[in-house]
Amino acid sequence: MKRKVAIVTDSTAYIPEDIRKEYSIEMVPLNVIFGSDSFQEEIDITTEEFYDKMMKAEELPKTSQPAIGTFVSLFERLAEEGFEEVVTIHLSSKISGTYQTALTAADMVEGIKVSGFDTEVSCSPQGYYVLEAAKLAEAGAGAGEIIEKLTYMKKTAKAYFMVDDLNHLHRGGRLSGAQLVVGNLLKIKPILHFEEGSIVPFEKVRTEKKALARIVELLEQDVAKGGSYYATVIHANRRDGAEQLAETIKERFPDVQVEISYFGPVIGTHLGAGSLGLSWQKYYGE
Ligand code: MYR
Repeated sequence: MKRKVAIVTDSTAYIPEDIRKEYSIEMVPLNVIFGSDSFQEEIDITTEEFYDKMMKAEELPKTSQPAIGTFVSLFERLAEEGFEEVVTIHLSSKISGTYQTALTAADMVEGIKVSGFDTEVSCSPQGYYVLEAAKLAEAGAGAGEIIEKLTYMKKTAKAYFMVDDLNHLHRGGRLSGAQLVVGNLLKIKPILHFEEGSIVPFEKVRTEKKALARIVELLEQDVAKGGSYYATVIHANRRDGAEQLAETIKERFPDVQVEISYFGPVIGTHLGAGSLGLSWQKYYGE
């Protein structure tokens, strides 16, 4: 039976190409810009090349959302391929115009119904929604059912992260609660998280060690409520730190499935190298 619903996401879900192919996931890239050179992440530049380039660059990179035409062409192609519906799943609309651009493009294309899902987050937690959506589409679910299930999944999704240098987020204008930034927030290592799609400080912690211990404690509180959890350690060019954190979680919570993912070029531009995050989600249906 041919699938009725196509699943679209953007590059900031950082789903490796082989998995995208396996689950027939369409990906629209965001761009990272060094001076006058623009690169589509996950296509023209790898994450490794990006961090290397950023370290050597005189001027810090910038990012941009996909051009509307990219979404229009994709939705037109999906309509021609015979899909009746699309579920398009994106990084938080509070930190990028990508979601809104996808919806505007959808209005310009006839013959296919596009439903948007704003993950209110980004990176691997976004990827988790996308994979679940693809599995549901494969099993024959319609767009309405998929959106309903993703909305339900949001209830147990958590993501906390810390950056080495808060100036990157501040400079890119993606840190909400600007008044908090003034003064000494820039000198400490706050735990950050998303609140209704915006990035805000969760707690002010003086050292990275204490911040990581607190994040693990938050995971423990959720795991204690019962159910099976899936966690991802996310890192910005900091494999060793990510592996260490993943080991700690495996030892303390043997029933939690742990994976390692990465902050790719676009998100890495805003967080800076050395950032570490932990996200978790209860398995759907529990
Ligand atoms: C654009 O130019 O439209 C892209 C802007 C991306 C902003 C990214 C801000 C940091 C997001 C952190 C995600 C952490 C997920 C666990």
